[in-house]
Amino acid sequence: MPEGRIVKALSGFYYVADQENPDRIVQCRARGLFKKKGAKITPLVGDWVAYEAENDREGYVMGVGERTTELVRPSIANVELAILAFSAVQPAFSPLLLNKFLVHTENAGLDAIIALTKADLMDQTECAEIVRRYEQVGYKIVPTSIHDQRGIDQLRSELSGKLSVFAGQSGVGKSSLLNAMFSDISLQTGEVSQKLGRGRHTTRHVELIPLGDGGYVADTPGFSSLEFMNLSELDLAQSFRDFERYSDQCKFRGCLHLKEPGCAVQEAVESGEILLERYRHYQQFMEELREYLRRNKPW
Ligand SMILES: Nc1nc2c(ncn2[C@@H]2O[C@H](COP(=O)(O)OP(=O)(O)O)[C@@H](O)[C@H]2O)c(=O)[nH]1
Ligand SMILES: [Mg+2]
Ligand SMILES: [Zn+2]
Repeated sequence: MPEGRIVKALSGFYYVADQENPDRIVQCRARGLFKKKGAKITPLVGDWVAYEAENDREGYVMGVGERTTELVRPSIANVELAILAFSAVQPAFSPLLLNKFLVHTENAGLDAIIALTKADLMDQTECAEIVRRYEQVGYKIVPTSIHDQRGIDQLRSELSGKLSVFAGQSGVGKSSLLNAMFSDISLQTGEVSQKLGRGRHTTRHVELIPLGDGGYVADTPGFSSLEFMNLSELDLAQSFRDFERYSDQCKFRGCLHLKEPGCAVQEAVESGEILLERYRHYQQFMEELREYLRRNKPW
C-alpha cells in the first residue's frame, strides 16, 4: 500500500503527498476509525499515512503512523523544528514573549531556533548582545534580514528536509523571511496579509508548504494560545534549558527553584551563571501558571 504525508486537511478531505513522489497529491477520505492504544484518533496534517488510491487523484487514508510530536493549536503531527521569529524592532524585541514561546517548544519536545528578524534595523552592538545571551541559554539564534540577506542561507539549511513551524507575532516578518529563503514561495506580506488575517478568531486550515527538498513549513502563526495549558509546575521548571545543568545539584528532588534551601539554580542566578532576566521570567510564568491552575480547578 502506498504511503505519504498529509499536507492539508479541509472539509473532511485529507490531501496526501505521496512519499515516493511528493508532487503527487491524492485527495483522500478517511476509511473507518483509527485507534491508538484503544483511543480514537483523527488524522492530522503532518501525519504519515498508508493510503489506497482509487485513481490518480482520489483515495482513502487507511492507517495513521506513530507520531513523534503532536502540537495543539495549530494541530500538526510530527513537527521537528520551530522557528521562533522575533523582530529586532517593529515590533520591539520582547524577551518575555520569546521565553514564553521557548517554554512551549520545550514542552512540545520541539527543537527551536530563534530568528532575530529585521536585524538591519537594529543597533549592531545590541544585536550581538541578544545573540550572546540566547547562545548562553543554549539556543541557536540567527539574525536575519531580507534587505542585506544575512542569515537567509543559514536558516534555509536548518529547515532542509524537516517539518517546521514558523511562530511569531504578526508583523515580525515571517512571510517575508519564507519568501526570501524559497524562491518558489510567494506569501503575502505587510499590510495586505494583516488585513486578510482578520485577527486570531478566524479559523484557518493548516497547510504545509513544500520546500522542494523533502522539507515542509507549516503556514500558520503557531502557538495561538500561550496559556499554560496541561502544564504542571515541574513541567515549567523543566522547560528552562539553562536550569538543567544545575537542577541535579538541588538539595530537594523536584525542587522548583523558588524559595527552597540548598537550591543550585538560585545559586547560579546569584553568581550570574544563569541570566537574571530568564530567572525573573520563570518566576513570573510560575505565578501565571498558579493563577491559571487556581482558575481552572475541577472542583
Ligand atoms: N527592515 C526590514 N523589514 C522587514 C524585514 N522582514 C520583513 N520586513 C517588513 O515587515 C513587515 C511585515 O512583514 P511580514 O512578512 O508580512 O510579517 P508576518 O506578519 O510575520 O508574516 C513588512 O512591511 C516587511 O516589509 C527585514 O528583514 N528588514
Ligand atoms: Mg505573514
Ligand atoms: Zn532548585
